[in-house]
Amino acid sequence: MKTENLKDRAILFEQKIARDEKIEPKDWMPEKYRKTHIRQISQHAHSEIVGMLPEGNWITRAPSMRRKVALLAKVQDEAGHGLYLYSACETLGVTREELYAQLHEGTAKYSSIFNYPTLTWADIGAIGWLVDGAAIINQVPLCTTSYGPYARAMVRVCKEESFHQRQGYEIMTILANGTKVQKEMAQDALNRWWWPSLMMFGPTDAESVHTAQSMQWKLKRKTNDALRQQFVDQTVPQADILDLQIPDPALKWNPERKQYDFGPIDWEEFWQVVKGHGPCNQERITARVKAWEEGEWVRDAAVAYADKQSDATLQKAI
Ligand code: FAQ
Repeated sequence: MKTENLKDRAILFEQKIARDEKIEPKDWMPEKYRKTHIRQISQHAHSEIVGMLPEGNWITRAPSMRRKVALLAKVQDEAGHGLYLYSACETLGVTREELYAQLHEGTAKYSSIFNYPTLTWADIGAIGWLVDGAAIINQVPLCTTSYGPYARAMVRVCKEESFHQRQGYEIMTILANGTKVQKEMAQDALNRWWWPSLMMFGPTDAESVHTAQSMQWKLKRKTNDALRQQFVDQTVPQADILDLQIPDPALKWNPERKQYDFGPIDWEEFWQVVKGHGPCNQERITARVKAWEEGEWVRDAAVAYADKQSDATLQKAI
């Protein structure tokens, strides 16, 4: 492409971003914009798919038929979110096979939160309440992100996440108002999921390598720290209603800032988990690779059927 032409396109692109217009797959975009979106959208897709595993583990052990149905629906929703997101990512010129390969080889990341184990039924409540709660806070701003297919996928995802959050909070409410043992289970789950939930928002703004550029492109609408603070401010009153204690002795309302102050996050633990050394990283990837390998016959059958259909259409046309 001629330099002049390229310059014009870059100006048009910047103008569209400034006017809050969506960038669509066929529009010209800087290569770095395309690659950054492939990175974030695919990591988001992988998180949804890997995120099915800790909860899937409890489908057969849900305490009632109603709980089983709700959990099944939630896990299926997460599969759907992964599929929308992989489709959105493919519009940027990458194949699904390439994306899966990156996940299986460990070259693509997925959210740190899904590398923690689900030890009791209360963990399913805590995931819905805290993890989906954090996901909503992170993803509502993404409904207005600059890349059209990602923004549109996020609208439905957020609506479904909101149902997930409520089913989690309902589980916590029942347990917190139940027997002494049930309340202890709820408190124990909160103790184990609180800090990893804060880590979901990513490193501090000072440490985040992508935030500045992503904010400029309106891929991210709020910074990691701003979203984390919003989560704390929203969640503490919910814990108070449950009469559960947030496991942070430094947590305190700051009347001047009109926000909660909270204690230091263990960033060493966060990076260990991100680098593959969390409690369940190996187990999660092994499960995904196994599912991919065992699904080979389904993919082959689908391709064979599609080939047969197109042969038949061709025959008819002749
Ligand atoms: N885990 O410069 P930043 C869900 C990486 S979906 C692992 O701040 P960025 C639904 C980051 O990739 C949950 N890695 O990066 C559900 C980068 O590494 P790279 C997923 C993390 O992209 C609920 C490096 O650190 N949500 O929960 C994490 O600007 C219940 C530097 O970080 C999304 O993906 C982390 N927590 O900001 C399912 C939302 N944080 O790529 C089942 C969309 C950071 O250079 C059950 N994504 N890293 O190698 C985002 O908003 C952003 O990508 C952030 C990170 C905020 C996650």
